[in-house]
Amino acid sequence: MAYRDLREFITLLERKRLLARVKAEVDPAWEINGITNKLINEAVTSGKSPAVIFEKVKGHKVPVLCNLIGTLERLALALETESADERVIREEWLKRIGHPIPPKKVKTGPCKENILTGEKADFNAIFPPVIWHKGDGGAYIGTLAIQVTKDPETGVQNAGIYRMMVRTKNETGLMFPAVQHAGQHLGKWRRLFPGKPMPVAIAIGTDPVYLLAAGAKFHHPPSEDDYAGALRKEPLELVKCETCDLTVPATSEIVLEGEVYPDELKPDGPFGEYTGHQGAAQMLNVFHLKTITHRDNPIFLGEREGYPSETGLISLKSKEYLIYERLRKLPGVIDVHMPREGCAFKLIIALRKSWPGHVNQIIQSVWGDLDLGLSFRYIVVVDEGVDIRNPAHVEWAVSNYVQPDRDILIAPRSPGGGGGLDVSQPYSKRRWSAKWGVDATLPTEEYEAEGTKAPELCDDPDIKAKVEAQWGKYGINP
Ligand SMILES: Cc1cc2nc3c(=O)[nH]c(=O)nc-3n(C[C@H](O)[C@H](O)[C@H](O)COP(=O)(O)O)c2cc1C
Ligand SMILES: [Mn+2]
Repeated sequence: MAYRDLREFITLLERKRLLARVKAEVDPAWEINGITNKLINEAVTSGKSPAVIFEKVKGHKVPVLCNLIGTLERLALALETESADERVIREEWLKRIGHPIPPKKVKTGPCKENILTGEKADFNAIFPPVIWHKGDGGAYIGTLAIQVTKDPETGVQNAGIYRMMVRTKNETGLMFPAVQHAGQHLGKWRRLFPGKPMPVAIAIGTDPVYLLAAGAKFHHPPSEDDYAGALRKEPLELVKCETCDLTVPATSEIVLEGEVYPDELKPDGPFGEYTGHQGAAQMLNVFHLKTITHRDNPIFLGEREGYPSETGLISLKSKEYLIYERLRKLPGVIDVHMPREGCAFKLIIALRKSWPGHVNQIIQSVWGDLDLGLSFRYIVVVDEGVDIRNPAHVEWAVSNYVQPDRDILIAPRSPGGGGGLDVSQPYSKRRWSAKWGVDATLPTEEYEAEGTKAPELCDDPDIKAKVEAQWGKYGINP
């Protein structure tokens, strides 16, 4: 049964002892930052770390929920998969999105319990001013906020996650770059309705699967609404906004309604980015708030960005699944993995290498993928059999098999690769990034060219399996 709302998911986490309630007063200027930093680091190193609700945020009534999807275990619980094994989650995810389920329109819902308009439509009435990273330019209410827009040509709704820094009581920044669907909607809107503002609705605190769908880069049509339905195996229930015809999940904790003028830009940031560095201040679009609707006793869901962060599961995993779906159709591709420490730049591929040049062709096909290939600045290809989820094994392959002047493929002056966030370059050079692909497969073809055979591994899979099967007999660790 799909989660009806965020609260049902919280109840489950609490029952499973995967949620902590902090009753001590915390200062939104620094304490939420520090506590969530410790928790997400624990999540990355040990895989264990609870979601947390800060019940008493200094000077504010609304509680703040963080680290919601910080671990694979909670990703699996959100998706209600049978196990938290990465491959099981991936197979289930790909199977489900093959059958999109259209949303159901409902007349009203809990998100309409309170409607704040005019002077009352004020961010300060709802949101504790959390400073997620020390150098941020202000409080961000949008870190896990879901922006809903509509394609002005096709009418298909989009949902994506985009940051929002509070500028005034009813204005935030909005980062809608042209490579993202929300940015493409804004571009079309500018052309079709010059000078007019485009409506945007923002849902905060929804059922966890809608959040995961918003973090994924799907092909349209259909909408993320339909993919969320597929992933939760039940239609999403959506209600119409008060001020426009966009629709949002009826059980959202908080909904912000407003508009954005395509050509209006104001200073925004800095903001702590997923690379782990403070991003520069920049000129961004502006969200003008018209109305807030919210549930009684709303919960504010947010996350610390930076590295590590929950983004490593919320956006990165869906990208891994979608690139796997495309690459596995190519001959020889066995498996792919995006490690969290790769910050969306790194892709590891296990390949059954079948001809000279095969590895480079696979790397080039990733870079050539218009939707998913942009970010992969660093690709490592290893042989089938290397455990690509174990960084030590991947490093073993690189250390043993790579001749750098032979096995590193460099694509100069490429799009993507972090763009404005590519901290390996000074600001003036960040328009383009060079990309590198590392062939860390055993160079069998080189041995064959000199008429010899590449050395075999000294591990014997048969002996390993036999010992494993009767391990108990030896009484070593009973
Ligand atoms: C916490 C978080 C914050 C994000 N912030 C932004 C952002 O400010 N701008 C942006 O372009 N992408 C941001 N993303 C990435 C997009 O949400 C992601 O690429 C998504 O697939 C976009 O979907 P869309 O193109 O369907 O709107 C963020 C992702 C997460 C998880
Ligand atoms: Mn989209």
